[in-house]
Amino acid sequence: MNEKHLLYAVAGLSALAGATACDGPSGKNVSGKKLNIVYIMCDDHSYQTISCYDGRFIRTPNIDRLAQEGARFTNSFVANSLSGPSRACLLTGKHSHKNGFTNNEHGVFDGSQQTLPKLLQTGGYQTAMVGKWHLVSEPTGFDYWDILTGQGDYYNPVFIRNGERLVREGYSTDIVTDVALEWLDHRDPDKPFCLFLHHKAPHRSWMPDLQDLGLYDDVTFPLPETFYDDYESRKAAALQEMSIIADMNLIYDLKMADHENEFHTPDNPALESYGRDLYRRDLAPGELVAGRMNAAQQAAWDAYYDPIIRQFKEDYASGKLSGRALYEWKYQRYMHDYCRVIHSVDRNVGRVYDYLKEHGLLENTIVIYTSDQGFFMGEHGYFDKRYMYEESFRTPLVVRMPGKSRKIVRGGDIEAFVQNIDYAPTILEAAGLEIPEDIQGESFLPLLRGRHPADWRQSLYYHYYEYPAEHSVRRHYGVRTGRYSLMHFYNDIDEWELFDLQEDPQQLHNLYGQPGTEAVTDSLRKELVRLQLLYDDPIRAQNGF
Ligand code: SGN
Ligand code: CA
Repeated sequence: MNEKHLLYAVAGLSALAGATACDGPSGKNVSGKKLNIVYIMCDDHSYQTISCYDGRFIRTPNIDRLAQEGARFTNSFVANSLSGPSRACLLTGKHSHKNGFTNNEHGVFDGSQQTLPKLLQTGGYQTAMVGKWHLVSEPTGFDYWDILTGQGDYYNPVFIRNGERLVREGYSTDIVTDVALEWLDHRDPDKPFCLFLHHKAPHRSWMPDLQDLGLYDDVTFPLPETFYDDYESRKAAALQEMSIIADMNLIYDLKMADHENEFHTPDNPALESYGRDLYRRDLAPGELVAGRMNAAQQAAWDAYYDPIIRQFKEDYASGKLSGRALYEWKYQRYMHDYCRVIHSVDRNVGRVYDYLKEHGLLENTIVIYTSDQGFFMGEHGYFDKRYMYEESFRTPLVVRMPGKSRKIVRGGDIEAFVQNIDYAPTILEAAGLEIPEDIQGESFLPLLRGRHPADWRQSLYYHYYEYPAEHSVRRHYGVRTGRYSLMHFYNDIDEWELFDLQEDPQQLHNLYGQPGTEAVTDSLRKELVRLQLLYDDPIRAQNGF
């Protein structure tokens, strides 16, 4: 136990001494009631845009409050930075090669396997899944499921509710929250519950709620230092199609279509026609059409965007917006919409908190807030995720523990390495249920209770598979320790990258093969092999090193 943890343990003991009752056994609160779990997960929410992680961009008071009343994990990671795979890790507590869902393109989740919700159900829990599911097969193990189809739409989205299709009018983040709270209203109050509340937001194409249009209009967001990264020494970093400059679409992503959808960029007409196809503005006014705005929504939308579009076209035609001016305009446009979408997420996190408080549930419910992965906010010039680079490998994680146990949780930071394969065992332990042997993650409940197991993991394993595919990020796997990250990009390339995160946190200098790095490379490769054996990843045998 290091000095800091000793301090926390002492703080925990004194909090205990001051309390009238002590923390109950796992899975129960002081009054002997089973703990409930509310697991809120966004899609593509960067830690950079949560103010308790990073104060540069926006304020997120409701997410921050969960951290202030609980804990903020400062080293939280995913196993495979992509939606479907992350969701499969959550459900199984296993790496992608074990749960079978390695990529979005071809993945169909095998719902017949052991999963967290099924284990919870067997243990007497009511389970619900509301919002983005993205695993293709029908959900299993849920008493109630009410999921967005595919990626889901921001406006008037289609849901499948226990097998039945329906369109709900309104804005996705609000509706998903409404449905989740309605389910809480109708649950059996005598049984504990685990609610998975999964937003589509802030996934591409970052469409804000109408009430948030105009928010941050007067803000100029700081350009990341690595926005104009030239990828020197990193071939695999250059080989992608997720550059704000080159790949972000003016119409689809940045909403610069006029009413005739006639805007063209002479340098990339193909990209713009793709954008036009995706940007769904061909409405049937008055009718409720899934994924499209109704007439009133469209009018409010146009009232905000039309002047921006006019100005943009003028500045583009006059040459005022070209080169770096255009690139930085794109960055600002992207950030404005993305941050507005987050504002609505944060407001809805507040609604969940208020509901739990008003219904006396806050003191008996663990509230988790996280994302399916991190996201690039212009670092290395990127949007999207997928890479094992820090911005997408990491994911935000804050956890508010309930009641008396909250008091013995040291408010503040937990620095230990956690990964999304840990959610299932953590939730099982919190529910007082057994953690099956074959689960690969570790319960981080002890960390939340102010303890730090001596044998806690010191390194993380990562494996990304989706290539060839959209954004063209090459397949890779790697290991990360407290100081270094080593990755191997394979398939149609064979490139290694090594970063010293202490000296080079922005990961600009690939040290692989540099004189003087032999010993550290060797020990990292050994650790990588150890993890591939531990997690039983067949790639090791295939790559034969
Ligand atoms: C969509 C997006 C991509 C994104 C993937 C995966 N394109 O295909 O930009 O990387 O989802 O995202 S879009 O044109 O359809 O918006 S994930 O979070 O679901 O894995
Ligand atoms: Ca995602």
